Amino acid sequence: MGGGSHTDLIAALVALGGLVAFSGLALYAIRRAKSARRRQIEDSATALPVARAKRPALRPEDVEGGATEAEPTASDEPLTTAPSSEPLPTSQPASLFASPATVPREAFPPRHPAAVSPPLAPVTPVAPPPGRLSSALPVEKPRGPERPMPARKREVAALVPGLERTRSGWVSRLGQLFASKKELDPALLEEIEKVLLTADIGVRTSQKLLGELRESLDKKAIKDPAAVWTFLRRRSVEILTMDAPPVAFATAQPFVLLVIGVNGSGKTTTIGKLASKLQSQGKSVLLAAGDTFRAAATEQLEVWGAKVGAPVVRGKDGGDPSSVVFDSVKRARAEGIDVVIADTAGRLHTKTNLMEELQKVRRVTGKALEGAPHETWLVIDATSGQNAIAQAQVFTQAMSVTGIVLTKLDGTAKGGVILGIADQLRIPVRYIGVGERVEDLREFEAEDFVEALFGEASVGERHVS
Ligand SMILES: Nc1nc2c(ncn2[C@@H]2O[C@H](COP(=O)(O)OP(=O)(O)OP(=O)(O)O)[C@@H](O)[C@H]2O)c(=O)[nH]1
Ligand SMILES: [Mg+2]
Repeated sequence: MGGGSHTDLIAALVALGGLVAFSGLALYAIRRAKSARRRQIEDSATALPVARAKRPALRPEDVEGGATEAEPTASDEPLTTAPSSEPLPTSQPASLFASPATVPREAFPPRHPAAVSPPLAPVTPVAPPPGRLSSALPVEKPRGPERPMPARKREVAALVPGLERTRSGWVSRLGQLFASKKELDPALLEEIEKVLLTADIGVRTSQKLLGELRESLDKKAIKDPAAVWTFLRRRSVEILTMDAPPVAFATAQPFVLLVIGVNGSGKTTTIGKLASKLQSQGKSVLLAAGDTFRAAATEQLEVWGAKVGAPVVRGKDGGDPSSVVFDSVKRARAEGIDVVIADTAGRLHTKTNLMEELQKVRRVTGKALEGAPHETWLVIDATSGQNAIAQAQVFTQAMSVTGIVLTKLDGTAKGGVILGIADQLRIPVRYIGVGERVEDLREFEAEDFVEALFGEASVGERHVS
């Protein structure tokens, strides 16, 4: 038993020793682990670029053809070496930092909070491989269906509301005729004649168009109603198209524009709108208040002058309009103003003294500046329909009219008068008025006008153009 207890004692001592040794080892292991962890934490705080270098990045071998040798690596260029004036976002992968020689500074997003996590896309051109250049660089894609409406279509679309009354009047009636008839027969021709004669185009121009139509039918050049519609559209464009160069405002200093027309036709309003347009194009404008006849006419022009920032030269009420225009041209010459627009009185054209007065204005303007007025525009109110053609004839006999402005097309179904005026006077229509806003004075373009007038919407379901 004594031997057994001795053996037990030895076994207990061995076990205790083993326990102590194990505890020591365990303690040592824990300490090692702790210090390793501490070092790891310290390392991760000081050697961030190295850690970041492990993030997915463009490497030479990733890129077909390889990167340039000058391309710095992450370890070559730690975060602290990034230009201090514009630090790169901290989440930017270090390996994507390229030297200024290979990546333009603009390739990086600007400094703002959203730049904390910049998309990688801007850095893509770090080293575009020659073979993949076209796909690596931004390429202007061919424009798809989202392409903005071409300028011409926009012009036409803008005109349509202003011509709505004329469109829904005789143009629509014509359209319905063609939509309901499949065959071209004498009855259809008679119907067309009726519509044209009531369309304010004027008897002369309507008869001319019908004569041409019959001739084309006889020659079998026109075979169906759709071809008649096409014919009328084409002839309208031809009638409205004049061989006139655009108004060359820059050819004289000042360029003098005389505006004439019966009272209420829209002269003063047109002058104000035009002055606004010219000023917005960078031309300086002076307005001459040549209507000394009508009470408040000058004030009306002054309101426009103040609105668009153009000086207004005025005379005495009831005074001589030619002296106002003379003074205006002299002042514009002295002050280097680009354009003078002269308003005039609009007493009824049947009173011969108005025509004499206008002729005097023209002569005196020429004395203030040789060659002036450079243009004389007749403003015609479209709502007066065929009367407008008669008015225009009286004015053009007395004055050398170089352009027509047809106003108030938005307020009438008599827009066809434009065809009669253009056909009989052969004077270019320069502007049309389709409303009271400045932008409603629109430069006249024959094709756009006809498109807006005869567009598909007028002819119902059937596509005949
Ligand atoms: N709806 C519409 N109204 C217009 C247009 N052009 C002018 N007007 C209006 O027509 C009216 C007469 O215009 P004015 O510019 O005073 O006409 P005016 O020829 O100078 O008239 P007088 O000075 O009396 O000879 C005004 O109420 C204008 O606002 C247009 O294109 N559309
Ligand atoms: Mg006026």
